[in-house]
Amino acid sequence: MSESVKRALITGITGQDGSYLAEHLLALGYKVHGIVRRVAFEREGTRLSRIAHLTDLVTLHSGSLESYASLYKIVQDVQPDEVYHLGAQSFVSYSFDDPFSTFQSNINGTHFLLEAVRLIVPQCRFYFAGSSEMFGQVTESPQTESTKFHPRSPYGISKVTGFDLSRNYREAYGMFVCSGILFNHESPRRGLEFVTRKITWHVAQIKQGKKTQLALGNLDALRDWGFAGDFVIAMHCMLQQSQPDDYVIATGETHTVREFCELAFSHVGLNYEDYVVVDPKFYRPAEVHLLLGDTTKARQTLGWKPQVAFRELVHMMVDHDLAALSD
Ligand code: NAP
Ligand code: G4F
Repeated sequence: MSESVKRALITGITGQDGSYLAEHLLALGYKVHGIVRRVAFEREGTRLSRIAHLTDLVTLHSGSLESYASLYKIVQDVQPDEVYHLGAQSFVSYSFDDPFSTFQSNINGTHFLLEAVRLIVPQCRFYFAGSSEMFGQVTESPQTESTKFHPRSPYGISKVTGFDLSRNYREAYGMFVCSGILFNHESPRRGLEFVTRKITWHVAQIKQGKKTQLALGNLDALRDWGFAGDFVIAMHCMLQQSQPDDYVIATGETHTVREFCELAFSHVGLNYEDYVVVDPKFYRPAEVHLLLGDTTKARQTLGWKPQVAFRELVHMMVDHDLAALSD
């Protein structure tokens, strides 16, 4: 292999973002390594489905965010130039059910990986997947890199701690560590538990006569929704700068869950009010009511901007789910 080929290591490569990022880095000529949980090798059909088309192109390593030893060994074997730490328990709602395991993987997992990188490849560039959930109960709108954090869930708390750990490794050890403060980003590869994909999957089922109803929680929550394929490009850009820094990545538009429903149902000629019911079981103990990102810094420094608009995103996801049902 040529000396100039860069090695990237991705945690969470089986997830939505990991799959798009792996595609992007392969297209740029990177040698891509990914960490997957051992169980993924036993259930390749489901657990590796998002990267099924890439498995011959990437090198997969079995490991877990709960195990410092496994992360240490993988970093030692791969000797990465860039680490993209995307692996996490990423479902906010579940973090209320099991905050302890969320903290274990999201906080300790991040700490383990940072420490392994510090000891083995301190010159390696490191991306931490921060989140707009860190803003939580927002103190200003739109939110920028300097907006105060007020997390409203164990997940949000875990990401604030991961962010603080990442900044501390940068400041204390001079490591090249960047955090992306990414607002919600979606795609046809989004997990079915998240509200956007839950809606588009139900729209397709309802259109085909396989379901009659969609039960949701808070329809008035406002989110700044972008396309995951656009957002992973920003992750890579951050690690190519001359100095490490943190960036808000968003679209700069916010929409309610209700608006998402309206658009998704109307795309197939249906009225959402005829199908959507509110079930309080989907309410959260504490809600994040409004998220809206200001990407001035990312636009000016990284030259990044989103390409896919809200309407296009909703249509892309509905069309995908309709096509998948017809297969
Ligand atoms: P995702 O689809 O839920 O993927 C999460 C990934 O983490 C999966 O590959 C999962 O592996 C892996 N993982 C979870 N627990 C693990 C553990 N204990 N050990 C090893 N791997 C583990 O999430 P995503 O949407 O791609 O998001 C990527 C990252 O960005 C996450 O850190 C998320 O919190 C953050 N983020 C996402 C958004 C968004 O809107 N998508 C916004 C801001 C920040 P399995 O396949 O084995 O479960
Ligand atoms: O799709 P959601 O579950 O995403 P949420 O909680 O905003 O978190 C996502 O984005 C974060 C970035 O801000 C990431 F860090 C995180 O990893 C994840 O990717 O819920 C969106 C909104 C919430 O306000 C929720 O209360 O939709 C509301 N909602 C209403 N009914 C619902 C439902 N959410 C889900 N999942 N399911 C419902 O039935």
